[in-house]
Amino acid sequence: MLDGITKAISDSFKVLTGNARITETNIGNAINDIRTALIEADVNMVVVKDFINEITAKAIGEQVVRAVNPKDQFIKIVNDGIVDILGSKSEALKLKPKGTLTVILLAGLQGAGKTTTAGKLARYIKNSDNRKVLLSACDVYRPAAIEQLQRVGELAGVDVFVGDKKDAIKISKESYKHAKSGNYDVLIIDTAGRLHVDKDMMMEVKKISKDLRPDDILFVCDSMMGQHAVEIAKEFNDTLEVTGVILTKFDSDTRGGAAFSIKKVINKPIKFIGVSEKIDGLEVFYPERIASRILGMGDIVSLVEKAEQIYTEEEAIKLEKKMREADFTLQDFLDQLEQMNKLGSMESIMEMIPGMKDKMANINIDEKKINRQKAIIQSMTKRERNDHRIIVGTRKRRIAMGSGTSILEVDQVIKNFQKSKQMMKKMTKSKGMFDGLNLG
Ligand SMILES: Nc1nc2c(ncn2[C@@H]2O[C@H](COP(=O)(O)OP(=O)(O)O)[C@@H](O)[C@H]2O)c(=O)[nH]1
Ligand SMILES: [Mg+2]
Repeated sequence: MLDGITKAISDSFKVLTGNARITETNIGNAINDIRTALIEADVNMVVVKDFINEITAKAIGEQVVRAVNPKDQFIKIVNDGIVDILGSKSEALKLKPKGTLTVILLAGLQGAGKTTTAGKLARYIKNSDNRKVLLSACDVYRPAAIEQLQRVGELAGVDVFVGDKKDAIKISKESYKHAKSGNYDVLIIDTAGRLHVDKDMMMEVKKISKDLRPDDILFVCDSMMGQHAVEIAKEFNDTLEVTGVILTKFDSDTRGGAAFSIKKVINKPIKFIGVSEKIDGLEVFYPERIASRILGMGDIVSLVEKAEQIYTEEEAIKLEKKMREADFTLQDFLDQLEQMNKLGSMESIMEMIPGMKDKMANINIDEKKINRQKAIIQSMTKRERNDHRIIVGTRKRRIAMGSGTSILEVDQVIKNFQKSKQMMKKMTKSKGMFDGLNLG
């Protein structure tokens, strides 16, 4: 996601490396690069202009000149600018207290991801707050739309109201009644979309909205659309008074146009992003985290949150100490590989570690390879795991045989281990993954 912008912006920071002081000229170059990157990502021109003006004004202000580390300060300014574009803070759904029916309406073009998102949202609300959710099938035009909603409802483990399969306005009202009488907490309305904004469609969804007075009216937007999405968002917003946006397909290689433009232009918060086709592929939108990922400065917060689920603080302290003292053995390396697997895909972890994103550009992480590495270490004796230096000659051959690999691969694991040992030592000295863990 947003790879173009990410690369261009981190390249623009590189220009600044090595300068003890940042001059207006080299900030100027960096700013030009950022401008070009945003335009190439199809960000709305007005948004680009405002953004550039803002960071320029801040960057050449007194603040930076006096700063201890001008480069960091500049990165911070760009970061804050991006956070501001994306929406400053995350905004939750407007859920009423349990026991009172909350209505959520989803609107947007066909193919934007409404039906998929309806299921994801139902699951999210049900899981996070144990609320009783009902989905309402108000797309009666597209063949199989109702079955699709039934399928996602089943995946989410929530009920789906189908009605007469003909009259969307009638179905919406009946589903509302059904939700009331059935003691549901949340009703989510899936509506129809067209390939373009269309009067009839707008009138229909407007009528549903007027009848049901939803607490949240969410514009579902395909983030691959670029700034063209903004025009559509405007129309929906004018007609429906949208309360928020869900950007779908954030996992695809979206250039970023929609993400960067929408909040500024319609002034409505992005509430969620869709990150896969699957039922659990929905994430709360945190502007700071996305900004942090875009800048390649690492999303420490997410990483720490994930890491905390697995490491106890005590384990973390032990590991951190080991890394610092270079007392890190192959056994620890194996534990690390296993933790990595638990934490999720390696790539997403690496992306969150400051400075890793750049280094990762040409590296392909292969989980199969990780498993082979694990097998190799598992074939080592305890003594060997504690001291890799004794692994020579026949030991190597035995390990290769035991793990069904080759001596070459055993060598490679040891090399990798040594490399990661060095890397970890460096990481704990500077800003590393354990910084935020409060190791006291
Ligand atoms: N990769 C990815 N695909 C998505 C996402 N959300 C929806 N899709 C896909 O987009 C297509 C259209 O989705 P659908 O929910 O039918 O759109 P609707 O016409 O607005 O109801 C389907 O193939 C979905 O699987 C997402 O967040 N990521
Ligand atoms: Mg649909």
